[in-house]
Amino acid sequence: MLKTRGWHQFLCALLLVPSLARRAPGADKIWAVVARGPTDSRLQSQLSELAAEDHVHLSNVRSLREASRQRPALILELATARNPAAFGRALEKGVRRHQRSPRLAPDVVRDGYILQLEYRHSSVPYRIRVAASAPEGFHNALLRVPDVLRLAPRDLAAGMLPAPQSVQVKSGGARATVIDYPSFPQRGIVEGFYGTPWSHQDRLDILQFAGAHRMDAYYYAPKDDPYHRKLWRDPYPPEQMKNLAELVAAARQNFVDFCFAISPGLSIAYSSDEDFAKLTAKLDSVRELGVGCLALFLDDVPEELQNPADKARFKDLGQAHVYLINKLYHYLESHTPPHTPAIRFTVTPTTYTNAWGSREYIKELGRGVDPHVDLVWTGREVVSPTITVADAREWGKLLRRPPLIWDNFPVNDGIPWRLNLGPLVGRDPDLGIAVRGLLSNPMNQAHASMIPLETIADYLWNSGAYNPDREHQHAIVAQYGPDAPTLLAPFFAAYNDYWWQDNIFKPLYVETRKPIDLPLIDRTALAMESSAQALTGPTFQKLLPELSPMVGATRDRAVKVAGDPAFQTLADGRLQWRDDDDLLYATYVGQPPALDGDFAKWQGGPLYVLRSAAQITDGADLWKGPEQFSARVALAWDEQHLYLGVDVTDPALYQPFRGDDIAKGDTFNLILDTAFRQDFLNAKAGPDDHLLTFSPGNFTGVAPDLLPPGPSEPTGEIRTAWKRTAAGYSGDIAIPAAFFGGNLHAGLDLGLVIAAQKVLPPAAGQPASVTDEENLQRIVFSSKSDALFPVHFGNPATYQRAVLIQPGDNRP
Ligand code: LTM
Repeated sequence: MLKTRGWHQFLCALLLVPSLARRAPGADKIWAVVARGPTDSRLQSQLSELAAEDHVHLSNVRSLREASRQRPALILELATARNPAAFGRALEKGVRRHQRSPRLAPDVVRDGYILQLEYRHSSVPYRIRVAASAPEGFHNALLRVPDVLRLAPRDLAAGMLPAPQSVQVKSGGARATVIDYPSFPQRGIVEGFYGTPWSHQDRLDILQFAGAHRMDAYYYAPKDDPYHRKLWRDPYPPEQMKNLAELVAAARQNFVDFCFAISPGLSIAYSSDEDFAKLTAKLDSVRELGVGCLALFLDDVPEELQNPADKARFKDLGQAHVYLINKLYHYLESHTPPHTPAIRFTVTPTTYTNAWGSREYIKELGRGVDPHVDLVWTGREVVSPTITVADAREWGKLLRRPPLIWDNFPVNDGIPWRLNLGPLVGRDPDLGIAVRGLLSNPMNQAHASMIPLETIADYLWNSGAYNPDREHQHAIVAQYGPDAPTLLAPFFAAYNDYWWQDNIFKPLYVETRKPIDLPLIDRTALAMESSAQALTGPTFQKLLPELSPMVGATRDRAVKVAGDPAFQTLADGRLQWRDDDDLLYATYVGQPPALDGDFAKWQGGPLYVLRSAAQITDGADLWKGPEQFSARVALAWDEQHLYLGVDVTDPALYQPFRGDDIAKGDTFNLILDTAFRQDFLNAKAGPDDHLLTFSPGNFTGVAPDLLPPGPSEPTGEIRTAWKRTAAGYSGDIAIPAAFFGGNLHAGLDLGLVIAAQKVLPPAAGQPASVTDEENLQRIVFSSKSDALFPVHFGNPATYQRAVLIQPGDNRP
């Protein structure tokens, strides 16, 4: 009997095997599987599936001699390399591209394998020897078996996708060696999007997909699972706990690490022992399911400390986060429930991109957080068109460890009107050397996501050989059959581009003030409709319900936009923005009005009235009528100032806040673009865009406030005066001409939106979480009447145009 104690012994054993007897007729229905120890049950299932696909029986044997006696069609030998370090060196040696190639990380060695193929009088191997140091490596090796049986030795290198790291064909095609391991240690999916989370079945499908495509991690982090984020303190109800347990088992079966993430940052008091106990209780409940990979996601939470006890204890958010992260990591490490795997801990910091956020914060985390904790980064942008080694190394320096990439592709939660079906592009071929791994944040549509996800999986396995178009075609055909590229062509034509590009349907959803090519949109939607009708049968059963609604929604939207009074139809059928729609007018005043907060002086002139449900952009269901909340606004100008007179009906005024927090209470708001003519086709905020939040104070101790604080010279101060009225409050606002380059004159266009906000105070005894901006119960009125294209601060094309009227003219 041959014994293999290590890779070298294994190689020696290879040479000693006696030549195999010729196959007997009828015996070609057997694959003999040679394993000298017990085989992992998951591998046994994988082998059974492979055998079923090939209509053969499996025969498990202990030795090659025994195997050859059975005269099988194929001998599949599984040889465990007992010394992972030596096996790692064998992998490196087999592939080495440069003398000084970096050492392979332990996770990479775990996932790697070597296949030795022997052929006799045929292009189908009669013997496959698989060497790996862990079940994960064998799993990845077995995924290659169908290709190895399908391809002749000379076609192996070009025919396998993702391409293996190395293929060597020897002895005139009688032998071939495949040496393979991933380019990235961690390769996974983070279900981390906003909007409807995946269904339980979607997740089971995704876990199977991930395992079949060599991905090794799935992070459970759906923003809109209340128990993951808003209700993080509450335990999962039994039904959801049962589902989580099923997911954990499915992940394990597919060689995927199930990682549970929790997002407490909207309401946690970082310094509170009580909150810490709630956090660990929740994580422990999931750990008991056998989960060893845990994560704390602190993305999209307030960037400043909120809780008074935190403000007293920590100098800033960074210090609070370092404190919580380390305390939690050390807790998890030292309180491992019996039979639970070793801990792996990942954190998404609040600054997770170069695009914004505090560098001091991220450096503080880099310095303070335990080096075993992985820290997430999305690249130079939140949705990054490119991610380079240089970018990753630069961020890694701040983190003092290689970042773990959270790749916001193909996620579509911010652009729910479209799909992202193209292949992954723009990631450096050698990015794996500078990062811990890459997690893809997919679309709300799980099965449509699998097309781009397969290209991501291929990139992560062998990024050096990755070819986006080839891998994309392969994914489409592999998932939906050889006709799929043609059948699905209209969907790819519409959705093969990227979030940051000008998709054909974008003008229907994102205001740009450019003509909208409605005839082309109609033709594209029609082609998708016909394509959807042809997607019949079980193959498309799960994809079709994800694709079809996109077509219907696009068509409905096109009809609505075509009927929007903001557009006129051109002779060629395109829609053109009307310059004269939904304007605001500021009337000239000969005498500067008294800044006394008294609205009576504005009553005789033209007013903008916000008092109908159609003008509410947020919280229409909370509005009880104009007596609860409504507003009137006068707009005027002279050469020195733009003036606003404000009268707000708001008997239950709620404004206990000062400084940055005033936006959490009742406010009067302005968006102002002082260089509108230059900006409004740009759809990007410039230095001339201002988001002004005015708090009138609560007239019983909290003083009036302005956010951001009034600009200083040479721009001049914005002046305000506020007054309590019987029904709410009134006020005057004077914005100096310096804001507009010192040049207020008749005919000047401003970008302007007037808004008023009412916040419903938290009920007595409700947790502090309700005071987080995202959780506010608020009613917001806006002067912009076009509900199809709501205002976005940062996109001047969405602002209203305000015109300064000639002295002596009245508002049209
Ligand atoms: O990217 C991160 C770390 N957080 C959020 C995601 O939850 C969201 O899905 C994406 C895309 O909208 N953007 C984020 O900022």
